[in-house]
Amino acid sequence: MTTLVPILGDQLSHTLASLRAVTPAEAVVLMMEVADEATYVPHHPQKIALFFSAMRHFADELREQGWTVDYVRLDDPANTGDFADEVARAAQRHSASRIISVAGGEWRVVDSQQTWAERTRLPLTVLDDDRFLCTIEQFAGWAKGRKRMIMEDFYRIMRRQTGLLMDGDQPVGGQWNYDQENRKSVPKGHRFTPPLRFAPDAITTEVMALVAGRFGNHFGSIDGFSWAVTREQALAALADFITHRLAGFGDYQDAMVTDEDVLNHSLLAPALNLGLLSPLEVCQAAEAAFHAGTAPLNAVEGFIRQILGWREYVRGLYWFAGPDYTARNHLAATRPLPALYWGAPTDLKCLSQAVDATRRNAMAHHIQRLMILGNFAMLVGTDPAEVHRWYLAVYADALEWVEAPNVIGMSQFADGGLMATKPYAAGGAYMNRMSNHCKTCRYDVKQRTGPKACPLNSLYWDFLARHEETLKNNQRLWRMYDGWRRFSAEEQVRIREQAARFLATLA
Ligand code: FAD
Ligand code: DLZ
Repeated sequence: MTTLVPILGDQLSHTLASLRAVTPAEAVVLMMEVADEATYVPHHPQKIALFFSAMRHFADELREQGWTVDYVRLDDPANTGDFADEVARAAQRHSASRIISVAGGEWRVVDSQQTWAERTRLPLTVLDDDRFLCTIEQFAGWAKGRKRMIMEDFYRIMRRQTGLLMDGDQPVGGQWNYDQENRKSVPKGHRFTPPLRFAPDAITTEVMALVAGRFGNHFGSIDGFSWAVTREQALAALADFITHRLAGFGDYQDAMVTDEDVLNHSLLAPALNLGLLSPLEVCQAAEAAFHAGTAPLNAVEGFIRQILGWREYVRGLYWFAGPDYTARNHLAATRPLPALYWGAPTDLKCLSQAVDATRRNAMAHHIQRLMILGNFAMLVGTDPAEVHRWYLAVYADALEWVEAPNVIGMSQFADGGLMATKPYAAGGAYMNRMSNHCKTCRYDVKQRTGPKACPLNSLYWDFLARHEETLKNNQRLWRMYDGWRRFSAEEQVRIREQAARFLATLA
């Protein structure tokens, strides 16, 4: 009586529900490197290498613990490239009598799992993924009937539920949220402490060669791969962040600096999303730093809010909103994704910096993703489905459950305000306030029209004008529309012509 236990690439947790449900004596763990998963979007080579290397390390760790692991490598000539086919082949190989699996992290994979019982004619148990702090059912209970799902409301419930940064029933320090203190600009000459990185070992090196050979045509550089690929490394990266960089996390959380890829961001999202770290242990490590007096409350609360608040919230929203969420297009945007997202040259310094960081690192920090890359795609009217596929492809931490709400909801306003109360639209003034990119950009951020004018300025006003009917009653945009109406009719025409000329260059 063999139980087949398929473990997917983002389920690399030793306490996974399916591993808790069986013993090594009765089970064969199945892990599958499949071409379908590596190509359903053209993932960044570092992302594929991260998944394969972390999977191979995890399989070795399980074997050391006494588990039998059947690991199907990508270059196995018999590999069919598809989860369902591989499960069926393995069920036969091991004469399995049942299958136990943990629910996949995206609708597409859950759909595949549904077919496994019929394909193998075996009893199939799909367990809930209990590595999150809020269950899908709990989120749905909270969200049901709400017109708007305000993250802050959800976050307070999660603070009370977990006791993180709580003093009885009240938040430590008297405030729930210290965001106001987290918008500082970076002083000239400020030096950021670099994050801990990991040189590729033999397993990673082998995987990198495999990926370069098979997926070298995908956007992104494999060189410089230095991600944590084991739990041990992920714990070291966490400890390093807590000790050396957490204290400054809050202050410059929203800042963007030329040639500075990481600032004080943790770079922990890939390890969290693969299951090498648990969200609770990461939050508890940050909380302990506050109580030890090594990190201030604005940094610790800001960091915990990202994980306990945003990460849990977007996961709940993804499952609550349903499988057609990624097809939403509230602003009816149809433009193909501009070529600059795939590395075509652009004179906009903010964009070239963000795309180049993405190409080199399979990473860009939150404000680059939201206010540079997302903002530009929305202002020029890009089809949100294309934007979604790009984000899913290029970031090491991109899994649909977390990527889609951030892209479709937060950055493109394509869900019509389910997630965000207004579009995150910004012109050059925002960029100039929050970054130093404009200082070395060929465009003049102060100009709206003319050959040197920063394109973001005319695009911003053109976006508002284009969507006036849809957006004008949004209370949070009142001030922006008031600004637009204060321009003379002639200036409005000049601005829109300027935007049209720029948009024509993207075609
Ligand atoms: P830090 O800035 O150090 O933040 C700490 C942790 O908080 C992160 O590791 C992450 O786990 C969590 N977090 C922060 N913000 C969010 C958020 N908005 N939603 C969910 N978790 C959050 N995050 C992903 O994990 N995968 C994605 O595919 C992804 N796509 C995004 C797309 C867009 C358009 C935007 C605006 C945000 C996206 N995010 C995504 C959220 C966020 O940008 C990344 O989690 C973060 O940049 C990862 O870097 P870090 O680990 O250094 O994060
Ligand atoms: C992202 C990814 C990639 C590139 N490759 C694999 C793979 O070969 N095998 C695997 O099990 N998972 C992979 N993943 C993650 C999946 O696409 C998907 O996100 C998870 O299976 C969802 O639980």
